[in-house]
Amino acid sequence: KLLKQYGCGPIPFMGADGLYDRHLLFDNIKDLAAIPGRERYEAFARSVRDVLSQRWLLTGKTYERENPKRVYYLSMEFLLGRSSASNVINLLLDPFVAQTAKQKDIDLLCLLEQEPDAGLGNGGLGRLAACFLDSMATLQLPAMGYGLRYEFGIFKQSIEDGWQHEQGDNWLRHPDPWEVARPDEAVELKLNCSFELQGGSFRAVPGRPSTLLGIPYDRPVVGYGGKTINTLRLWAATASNSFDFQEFSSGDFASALADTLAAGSLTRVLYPDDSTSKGQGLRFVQEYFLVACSLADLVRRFRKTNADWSELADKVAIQLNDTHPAMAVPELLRILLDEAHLEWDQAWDLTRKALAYTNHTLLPEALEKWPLYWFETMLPRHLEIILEINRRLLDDARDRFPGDEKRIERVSIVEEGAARKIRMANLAIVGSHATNGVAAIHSELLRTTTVKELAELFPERFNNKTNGVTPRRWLLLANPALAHAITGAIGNVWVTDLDKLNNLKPFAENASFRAAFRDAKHEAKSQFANWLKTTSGQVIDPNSIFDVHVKRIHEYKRQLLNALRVAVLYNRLRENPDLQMIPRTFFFAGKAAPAYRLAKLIIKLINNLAGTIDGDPVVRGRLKIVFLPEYCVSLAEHLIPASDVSNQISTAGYEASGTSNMKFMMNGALTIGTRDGATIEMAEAAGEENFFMFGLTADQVVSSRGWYNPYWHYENEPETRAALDLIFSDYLSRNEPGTFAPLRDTLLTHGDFYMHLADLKSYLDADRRLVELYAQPDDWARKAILNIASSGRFSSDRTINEYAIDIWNVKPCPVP
Ligand code: DL6
Repeated sequence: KLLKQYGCGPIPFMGADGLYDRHLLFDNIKDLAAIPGRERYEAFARSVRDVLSQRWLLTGKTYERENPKRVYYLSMEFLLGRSSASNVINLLLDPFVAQTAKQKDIDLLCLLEQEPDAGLGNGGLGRLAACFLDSMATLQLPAMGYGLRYEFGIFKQSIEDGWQHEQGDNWLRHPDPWEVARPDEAVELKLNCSFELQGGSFRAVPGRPSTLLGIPYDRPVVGYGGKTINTLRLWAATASNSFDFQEFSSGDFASALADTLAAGSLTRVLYPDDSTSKGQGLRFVQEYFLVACSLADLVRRFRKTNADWSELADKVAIQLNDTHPAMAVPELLRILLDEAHLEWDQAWDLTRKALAYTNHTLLPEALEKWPLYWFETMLPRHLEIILEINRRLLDDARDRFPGDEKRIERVSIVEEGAARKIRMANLAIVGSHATNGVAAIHSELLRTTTVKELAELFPERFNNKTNGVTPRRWLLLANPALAHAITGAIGNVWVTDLDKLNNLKPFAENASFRAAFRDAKHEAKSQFANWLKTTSGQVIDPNSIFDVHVKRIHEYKRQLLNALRVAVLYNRLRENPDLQMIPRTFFFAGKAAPAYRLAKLIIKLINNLAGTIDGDPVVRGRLKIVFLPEYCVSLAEHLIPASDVSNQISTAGYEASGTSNMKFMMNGALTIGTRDGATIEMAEAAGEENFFMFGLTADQVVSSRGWYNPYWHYENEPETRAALDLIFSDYLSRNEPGTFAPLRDTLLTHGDFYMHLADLKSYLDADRRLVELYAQPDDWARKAILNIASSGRFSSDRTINEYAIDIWNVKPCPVP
């Protein structure tokens, strides 16, 4: 019935001559018995793709026919992870696939592990974009994602001698069964400069116009139930004339290929998230490339079904995921002025109405500012347009706040100084109709501090959209045992209406449901322990408390604070070897930006602490640290369901939202955390009594800046001092003395900007309460169930619904 619904008629999926077998044979032309695992995975994925392909086509045709207002999500990052299992689940094919795999004696888990993660993102921002795609398709919204097809995603991390090492992530080494190249829909970009590779770096050559080609690669985005199949379109760059025959004929083989190589390197690699490294010029061009290809494509689609430009903003909503695609402001204006020949006022009105901007960080170093000079050399027309927007903006601001030149300076899109810069956040706010933050506290701080003067000019544009995550991937797929228990108790409506988890609340008082929760958690923990043993040889105790801290390594996320907590616990055991303690395993995982030295040193510290604890017979069996290398979506899918404790311990006011916090909550982990980002709203939803909150609030962080003195804590708190001395005394780095000296500098000498020491004592207090509760399994299960039951608000379906209603004015367009 299902296959029929997908238009596959009676073709068997995995039967003797079914789709899978056909792909296996005809795509490989090899003896069936000799086909390796990777090719088997490809045949499997292609069979699933066959099943959805007619529905995918029909989705596009329906949108063409109905001509609804569409939403375009522009993002430099989509951290997709693996596609196959998620597509199978969303197509509701999982029972069918499981049954056929069993019949054919295929090890499905092994097959699925063959798929590499599509790591086209650095962290939360990219993963959010992936969750949003899932929700837009599930809500049947006529939506499309636009991004770049990086040949190398986020670097692979290995740990050697405690240090992070980076390797390229060549994830497209094998053909990707989930992508469809569409060279016939390529976009041509005319540029005022050309590019060359010089000494390994990418350089713009001004005054030598060139043409770049953007080739689209489409990936299906399957909504739950398989009703809607949207598209994620990723652009790959190439030169328009891929081979200079003149140069080739004259024997200059290298030059004949030079343009192609330079153009191709534009989308070769995802730019790692670090503001300090060189080569940001490449990033600038990447951003322009994404914007120019995507706008050309969506305008072409708009023109196909709409004769009148004045309808643009009624048919098109474009969401800018952070400032990275903010060049959409001058690019859309340019199209409307130079290609559609509209007057400025109309072009400006349409641009602002079509665009909306999401801010994801308040960290000044992450708010993009591009040298004005780059615009001058590469995009002079865009600069002209930006300067005109700014002239009008400043005229307006001066009218409204006469004589307030300080304010005018802050509002301006151009930052004056020796090297003038374009403030991309100001450009995005001024050139769009809506600006949102990603959690209540973040949106409030954005409005009242970071861009205060702009918010005072345009108060109606500012709003909040608290993030969410897709329950399909993060609960249904990742945690089948818990999902089964939940469905057993309240039915399966929660899969598409997560608020229904609320119905679980009474089950917190139901002993057999508590037992079911505990069984599910134990199963996930055992499975994780087995997986870890098979993949890395490491042995962990599934009966210990799994205490987890996973995210990018950054000072504000305070992995260092967590390491200090473990150091205190370790010292307690060393001092009192007979101390009774429930065994604990502390998991850390996350990547440090390659140029972020202190973050890399924090990884080294965690690994050295792990090694010291492992080598100490006094604590063995009671305390263990595991640093899991190569944190990625797939690892998160294994680990989060198995977690008991979620650490969300950023310095208050610095984590915009967080999204792993929500995944842990949905999976029944209890949170130990600070009042930051969306964790505040999560604690409100579940009741603070079901959370372990600690530490300074964002207001207190600000107000204590003037007088905060980390030395005070060092001198007056014996446990703090002992933990720090453990690190500073080289106890953890005997063979590498002085390794951790920079940590002394940051925590003491330079004033401990992220206030680790201010929060350590209250962290330890919360930790004590948490362990006391864990000793009461029934009470623990009760709170965990209440957490799950209160996590409904943190579905990305809710978030997307809010975007659709408040910002995009886009409605579902069901596919018949
Ligand atoms: O909104 C998604 C995610 C938030 O959950 C994190 O709190 C926030 O740190 C992250 N922001 C970025 C910004 N990077 N830049 N630029 O990744 O966004």
